[in-house]
Amino acid sequence: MRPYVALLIGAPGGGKGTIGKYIVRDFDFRHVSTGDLLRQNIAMESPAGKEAAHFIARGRLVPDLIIIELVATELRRGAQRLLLDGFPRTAPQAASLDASTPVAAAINLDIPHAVIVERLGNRWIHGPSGRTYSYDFSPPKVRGIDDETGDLLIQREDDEPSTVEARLRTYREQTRPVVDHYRKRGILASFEGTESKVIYDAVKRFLDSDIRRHAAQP
Ligand code: G5P
Ligand code: MG
Repeated sequence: MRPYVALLIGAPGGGKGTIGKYIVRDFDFRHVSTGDLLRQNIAMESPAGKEAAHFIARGRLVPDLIIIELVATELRRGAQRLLLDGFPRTAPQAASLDASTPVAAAINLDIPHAVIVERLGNRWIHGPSGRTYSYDFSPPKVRGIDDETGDLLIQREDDEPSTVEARLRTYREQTRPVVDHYRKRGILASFEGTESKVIYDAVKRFLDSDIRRHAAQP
């Protein structure tokens, strides 16, 4: 069977990680988040991580060559169903993906920016795994502690309000054209809303039918 590759795009803090987790729970996808990959590389102090760190801290995009190489490694590992979270975010990244990998669907999460700014101030993460919590929406069992490892939770350096503003600006300038690219190709599925659980009900219905459509194609 041909692999089914889906993208999760949309503004920072729009719920890509949260909805990605629901998709993995209900469908057999491998979830690859470029943000998580970069944070792992920073923690390992790899050459890519060292180069990426200061871009991330300023709310700017990491250079295309670094990201394209990281994603190429993940694509070589293969999967029958692959979910790319946060990639592509620039026109050159989209062109490089087009050249190597047929994409079945681009799932775009369209969340009001005011909601995003509030959410990111409340986000706590487990650094090594990328597990994400927030005290109002998805609290850990014990405040400040990761459910699975017992490690202390931390806040992402780039969730500081002025950096969030920079990330939203970067999104408007560099990533919106990517959304238009997939709209023109006829594979964009956009979901508007403010609550991830409600949005996910619609995403799930979409995936149920799109995966069937894909499997039925010659
Ligand atoms: P990331 O890590 O990809 P962003 O900025 O795109 O970062 P982020 O911040 O990871 O996206 P998300 O995954 O879209 O957000 O959202 P999330 O984590 O699921 O939800 C955000 C918060 O809201 C969480 O606390 C969650 O619990 C809460 N939440 C979710 N749903 C609800 C809800 O319904 N209600 C409530 N109340 N709360 C909710 O990328 C980081 C950096 O890496 C670089 C860039 O520098 C980027 O800034 N990078 C790249 N650079 C170049 N090219 C690429 N392709 C790159 N990818 C990453
Ligand atoms: Mg994320």
